[in-house]
Amino acid sequence: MADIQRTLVLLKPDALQRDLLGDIISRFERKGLKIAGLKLFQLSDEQLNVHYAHLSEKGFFADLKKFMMHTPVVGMVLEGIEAVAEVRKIVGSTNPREADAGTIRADFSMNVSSNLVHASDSVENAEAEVKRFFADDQIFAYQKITDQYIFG
Ligand code: IDP
Ligand code: MG
Repeated sequence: MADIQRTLVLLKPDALQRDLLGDIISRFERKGLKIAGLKLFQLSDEQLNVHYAHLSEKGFFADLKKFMMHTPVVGMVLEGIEAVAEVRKIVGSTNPREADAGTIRADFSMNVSSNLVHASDSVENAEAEVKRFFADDQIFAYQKITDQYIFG
């Protein structure tokens, strides 16, 4: 049985400013990931303290939070077979200059502090992050005509 997972993606303010929202969303769509949730919203300092708690001791923490609040972000819940790892693969390494060509970060960005996308890094974190940013009634389970061709 396929391991169907949900994961959280945020399209950061640089993606919005650079008009890359459509291109980035398109890459996830083309993979066959199903959009279970999608919205534009403003991040708060409180949310970012939790979301980036693992970086709170870093010198760039304040700048990172400020950057993430420059504009609204696009939040997505993506669903698919082993979606957590697959989405991280499509997004690429944290430093865009070390990311593999063909990934979103390598193809569209150059700097670690403006690397366009957040994606959950483990199944456990994905579950917590989806809950952090999406209410139950903002997540949808539905059938697509292509499900049988994509999920097998
Ligand atoms: P990830 O986004 O690939 O999961 P994390 O280590 O969780 O990477 O870091 C979260 C975000 O913090 C990164 O995507 C990046 O925007 C920012 N960041 C990480 N390391 C640095 C750094 O050395 N300088 C500036 N920003 C950084
Ligand atoms: Mg991370």
